[in-house]
Amino acid sequence: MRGMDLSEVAARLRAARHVACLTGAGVSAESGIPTFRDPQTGLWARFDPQALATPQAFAAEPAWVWGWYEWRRSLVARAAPNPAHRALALLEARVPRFTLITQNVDDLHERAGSRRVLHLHGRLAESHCEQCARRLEPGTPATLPEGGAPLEPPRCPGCGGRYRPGVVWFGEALPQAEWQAAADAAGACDLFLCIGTSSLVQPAASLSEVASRAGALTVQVNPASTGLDARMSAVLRGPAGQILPQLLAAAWP
Ligand code: BJW
Ligand code: ZN
Repeated sequence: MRGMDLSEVAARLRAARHVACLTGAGVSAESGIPTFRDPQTGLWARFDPQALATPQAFAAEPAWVWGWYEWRRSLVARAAPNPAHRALALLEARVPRFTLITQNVDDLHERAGSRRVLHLHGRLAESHCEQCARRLEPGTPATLPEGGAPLEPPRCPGCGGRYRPGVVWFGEALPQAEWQAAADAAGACDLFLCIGTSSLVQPAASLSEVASRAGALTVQVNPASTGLDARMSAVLRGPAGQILPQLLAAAWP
């Protein structure tokens, strides 16, 4: 723990008028969804991001990339929200203004009851045509082995283009409206929670700094240390599924 302890953060949370929260893969870890950068279980300990999460990869190996995302879709479909997702849904109902910003492409925040979620890196469930942007109606994901297997992406009935996952790959721009709303919230909130993210991917990672410069209290929730810890007002060390329910219970006993 750094700076304030949990009960001091809870007191500030109870008094806050606008809370903004940025979540990352760590928030879904306790639901059984692998993070990206965990050295043992992270997706990128086993799969090469350059070979899967870039537009170049999709252009070169569309079936491998589509199959990998179908496997991840099926993992999410079988997973359930955990106490961290539920605590954040509860928080939305407790504070006067709440902005939930996520880097996650799963829908576990929504399934826990969060009503407004800004998805900075898109959504796994929303594939669209590479050429004309027509949406693919989400169906049941294919049953594929661990890590996926080559699977041809379906073709758009309108223009014949390939469908692609509705996620933001490296080198692609974030959805403009979501990014603008997230940056506005970070600059206007009085308390900023940064939960379960390594804060290595830009521009999402810069939101903590935006909040801090605007005078917000910044709080990190993570079982491991991150490069941003030294610049946060408080660091609450532990899994989000434990820390967040404790924080809410302390703020609203
Ligand atoms: C727990 C836990 C528990 C574990 N409880 N916690 C400036 C400087 C340098 C580079 C760049 C820059 N600006 C842009 C770049 C390039 C690039 C970038 O940032 N690269 C860096 C890696 C160096 N950024 C981009 O390309 C972005 N686009 C962009 O900037 O466009 C601008 C542009 C302008 C003009 C022309 C063109 C473009 C796009 C970034 C897209 C990121 N996409 C991915 C893949 C999405 C699709 C998919 O899912 O496959 O998004 S990458 C991947 O990382 C994914 C995640 O959302 C993202 C963040 O990961 P996250 O959530 O932090 O996960 P981990 O695994 O890293 O960390 C998990 C954490 O949880 C750890 O800390 C654990 O300890 C913790 N944890 N258990 C709480 N129980
Ligand atoms: Zn099309």
